[in-house]
Amino acid sequence: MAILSIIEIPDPRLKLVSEPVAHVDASVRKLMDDMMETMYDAPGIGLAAIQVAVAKRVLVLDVAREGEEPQPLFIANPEIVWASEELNVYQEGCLSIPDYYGDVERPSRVRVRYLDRDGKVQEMNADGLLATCVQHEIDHLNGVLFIDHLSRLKRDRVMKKYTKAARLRSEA
Ligand code: GNR
Ligand code: NI
Repeated sequence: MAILSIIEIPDPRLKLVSEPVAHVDASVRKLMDDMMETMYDAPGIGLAAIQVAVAKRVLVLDVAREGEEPQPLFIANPEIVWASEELNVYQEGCLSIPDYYGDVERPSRVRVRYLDRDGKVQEMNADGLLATCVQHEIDHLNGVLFIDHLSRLKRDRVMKKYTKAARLRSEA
């Protein structure tokens, strides 16, 4: 396994719409395993392939708290087949926007159909933090970041700050 490097805004690749995988083959399984190791190392509770610069519809999740049994989920080609009308606000963060947090409103429960690490079709019901996180990751597969759900004023401020920080780093 390997720890991959995570890309950050304003990297334009974060806006790409990722491509479905044809099959969960050995190369997709290796990507999933490397992403899981990268996510645990960060640490984070979810990671989409585009965050490691791979435009495939692949994501990993583990929302178990420290000290709890790990609950790793390996997901390819996810589809939200049902979302609750009830909404929930959660303060989100993103490994591609380090040290910035903002409140996002999303359906509080979703049902997701996907291919697991063995390529088998699965469906899961998610609520709480898992529901928030899986929707955040599926957004990444569509080139959408959590700041896209905030006001334009907040989003523009964040983009400006990180764009300037990237420029200063590149000049250093
Ligand atoms: O580690 C993460 N924490 C988090 C907290 C609230 C809502 C969503 C997330 S996902 C984030 C990791 C990440 O950037 N995944 O794309
Ligand atoms: Ni994210």
